[in-house]
Amino acid sequence: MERTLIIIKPDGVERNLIGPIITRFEQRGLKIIGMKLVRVSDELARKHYAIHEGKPFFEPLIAYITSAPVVVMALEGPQAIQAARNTIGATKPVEAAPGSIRGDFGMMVGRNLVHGSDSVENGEAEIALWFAESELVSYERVLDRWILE
Ligand code: D4T
Repeated sequence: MERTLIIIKPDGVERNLIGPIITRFEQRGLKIIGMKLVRVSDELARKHYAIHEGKPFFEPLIAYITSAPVVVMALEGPQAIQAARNTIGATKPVEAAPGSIRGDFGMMVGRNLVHGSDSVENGEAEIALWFAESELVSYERVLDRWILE
C-alpha cells in the first residue's frame, strides 16, 4: 500500500475548510492512518520545502506555511499518491479541474490550500519528517471490502 502526506495549509484551516477537505479524501476511499493539528516551525517548513530553496517563491512559501496552524495527515491506499494528487488538483488553482479541492476552493498558487506528496519515496520521507512512528495507527476498516477489490 502506498502512503502519502497531506497538509491542509493555513488558508484551509483559517477558512474553516478542514472538514470539507478531509471529506474529499475520506469519500475517495483513502484511509487516514495519522492526523494532527500543528503550528509549523520555521525549521520544519524549511526542511519540508528544501527542494524549493533559492526559488523566488521560497521565502513567501515559508512565511505562508508558518502563518497559522496546519492539519497534517498520513493517508494510505493503493496508488495513494496519484489518487490524492488528483483529488487535490493542479498546483495553480486556476488550472485545477473543477471537482478537485484547489479547483473548487482556490484562486492563487500561493494560497493553494493543500499539499500532497509527489512520489512514493517522498511520501515515506515526508511522513517520517512530520510523524513519529507511534503517531501512525494500523487498523482494518470494515468498509474496505466495498472500496478495495
Ligand atoms: P505542494 O508541494 O504544496 O503540494 O504543491 P505542488 O506539489 O502542487 O507544487 P510544487 O511542489 O511545485 O510547489 C510547492 C509549493 O510552492 C508554491 N508555489 C509553487 C508558489 O508559491 N509559486 C510557484 O510558482 C510554484 C511553482 C505552491 C506550492
